[in-house]
Amino acid sequence: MKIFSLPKTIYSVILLLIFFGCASQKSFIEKDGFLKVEAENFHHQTNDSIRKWYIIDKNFKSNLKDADAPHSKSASKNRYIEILPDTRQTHNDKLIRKENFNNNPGMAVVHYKVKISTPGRYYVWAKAFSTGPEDNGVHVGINGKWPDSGKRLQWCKGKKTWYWESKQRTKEVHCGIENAIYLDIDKAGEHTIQFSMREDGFEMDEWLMTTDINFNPRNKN
Ligand SMILES: [Ca+2]
Ligand SMILES: [Ca+2]
Repeated sequence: MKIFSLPKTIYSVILLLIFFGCASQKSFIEKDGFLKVEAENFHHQTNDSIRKWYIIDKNFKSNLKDADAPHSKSASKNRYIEILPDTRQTHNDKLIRKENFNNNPGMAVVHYKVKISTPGRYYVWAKAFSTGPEDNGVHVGINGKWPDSGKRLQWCKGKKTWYWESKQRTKEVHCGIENAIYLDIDKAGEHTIQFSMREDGFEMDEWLMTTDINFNPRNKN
């Protein structure tokens, strides 16, 4: 084949491109009922015309409105994603539904491909950095659907630091209830997990899903 007559360096570059091309398309693989993903490694993004998830690293520069300085230094792999612009930063800023707040999922959606071999109920946790009262909510869904058990993940504790949480905000309990955020997966195979904006300015470093109701990532490290 002609390709083998190319200089070695060019051949290596081609192989690297193929490797990274495949890597960016890969599915995250569940093992023993557990799967953890760097949030910035999403597959693609949709419905992002009004608000959009940006990958933040040390080189990120933008004029978009944001309440706080970047937190990439303390993030896993030094990268995370944030929904910008953040126009509702405090309770006094005007709440504009479907713009800076959306109680319903479907707006600014990042998609992740996962490969599941153990069907079952998966509890979803995410690691977020919240600095205010209006940047601490998100939704999670599966295969283009948004079950009630994936709506309104809420962070009250762990302000101004990366903090793992898995609580669902309800009318009665604003800070959220435990063990209420989960996705039911009936069949093994490839599935898509999505996260969608609830509040702009939301920052996510990693997320995980586990079949173990007692698992708590804050007990690790
Ligand atoms: Ca906000
Ligand atoms: Ca990260």
